[in-house]
Amino acid sequence: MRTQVAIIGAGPSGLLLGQLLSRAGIDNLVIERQSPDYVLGRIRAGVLEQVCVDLLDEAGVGERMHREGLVHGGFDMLFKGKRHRIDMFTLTGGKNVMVYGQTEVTRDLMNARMAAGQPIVYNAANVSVHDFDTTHPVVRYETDGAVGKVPHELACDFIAGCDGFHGVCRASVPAQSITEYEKVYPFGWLGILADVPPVSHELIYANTERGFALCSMRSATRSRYYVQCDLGDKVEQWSDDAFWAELRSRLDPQAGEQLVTGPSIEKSIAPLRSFVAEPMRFGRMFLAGDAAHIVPPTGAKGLNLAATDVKYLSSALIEHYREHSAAGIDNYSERCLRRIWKAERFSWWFTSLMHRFPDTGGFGQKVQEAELDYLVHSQAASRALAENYVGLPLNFGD
Ligand code: RFL
Ligand code: PHB
Repeated sequence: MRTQVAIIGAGPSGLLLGQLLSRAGIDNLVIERQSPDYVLGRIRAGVLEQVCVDLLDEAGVGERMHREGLVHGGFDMLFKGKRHRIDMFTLTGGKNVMVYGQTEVTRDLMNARMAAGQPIVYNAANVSVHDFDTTHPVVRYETDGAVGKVPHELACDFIAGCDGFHGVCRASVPAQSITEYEKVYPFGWLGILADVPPVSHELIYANTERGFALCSMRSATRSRYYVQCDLGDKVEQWSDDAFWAELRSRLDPQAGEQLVTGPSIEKSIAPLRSFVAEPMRFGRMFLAGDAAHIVPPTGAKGLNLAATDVKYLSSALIEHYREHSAAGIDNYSERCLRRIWKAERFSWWFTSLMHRFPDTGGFGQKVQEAELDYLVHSQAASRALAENYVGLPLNFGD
């Protein structure tokens, strides 16, 4: 079997890359370890930057997003029991974000791929990548046959490692060829999804003495809420009632009163981590998205960074096939990392400002509140927050 680009992972990175390459006439095969239902069952990101929205349009999958997604021009910062609005739209000269779930982005990409008759191999076992330091990389994997596992060998020009943080691609790079930077945070996020109307029409980011809380949404009738929890907490320990009580205790009195509760349809705990692997290209294998970097979700940057990696990678591969130029490929890693480290910085900063750390104490809490007070009352500081939140332009700093 042969293809031009073997894509490992059918999350948003892999599917978006496949879509952009297919539209440019570049043959590709997506190989995924899990089933489609498993991939669609993961509730993750909810906020898309304009750059990401534009890219989904370019990929021809933006129609439902524009119909069903919610355009937000601001969000609230809540501290010391009061909410303050950050007017992103005005502060950034007219930029918004789109609230549209990652599950829906993935579904739209899956449907587009199916409609175009392009294959995805789901439930692939023992996926392994080989010879990416030569001009003839190979991917091996197994699928289920009538009488046991069927081995496959896929020859390709390039391998795209879009297989997330726990994937096989980054793990296959010799240790001396890769540098990893990591910071693990001493708390997690307990998140629930519920079919109740959102407490407010925009997102609320809350700093409280009991810890961080976030009120987000998926639609006018579906809410997504998070509270900072202990790393050792288990989902089973948190009844729906306990979650709602904790969330309410972290909101201002008005929001607390307006909060509509109901049974959760999903509940999970996510650990928080900052992580970057450098470089992102190893001969003829590239890493993109969570395979190369993780941000804590506070800044809503993970999926957006994945999308911009894919933009740079698809442009580089298109340039390779159309113009026989290696410039894009050679620049890929540096170009991505420049953007990634800015988002890493922003996500780390926003996480540090909004959460209660083991050593926060009375002094730390007061300092956070002073910074928040400055942030919402200084135009310069509010603008810096808004500019980073809506996402820096693709050509920032060029
Ligand atoms: P994914 O989504 O992890 O997909 C990788 C895919 O690869 C498959 N895979 C393999 N396939 C074949 N062989 C193997 N050996 C394989 N190993 C793994 C996996 O099964 C999977 O299907 O990575 P991708 O595509 O790079 O996408 C990244 C995003 O999923 C992630 O960055 C975001 O979800 C992060 N994130 C957010 N990002 C935002 O931009 N805005 C947000 O508001 C936002 N909120 C969040 C988030 C992440 C969260 N969690 C749970 C980590 C909120 C949360 C709570
Ligand atoms: C979400 O809706 O899941 C969400 C929104 C904003 C974030 C993180 C997660 O910063």
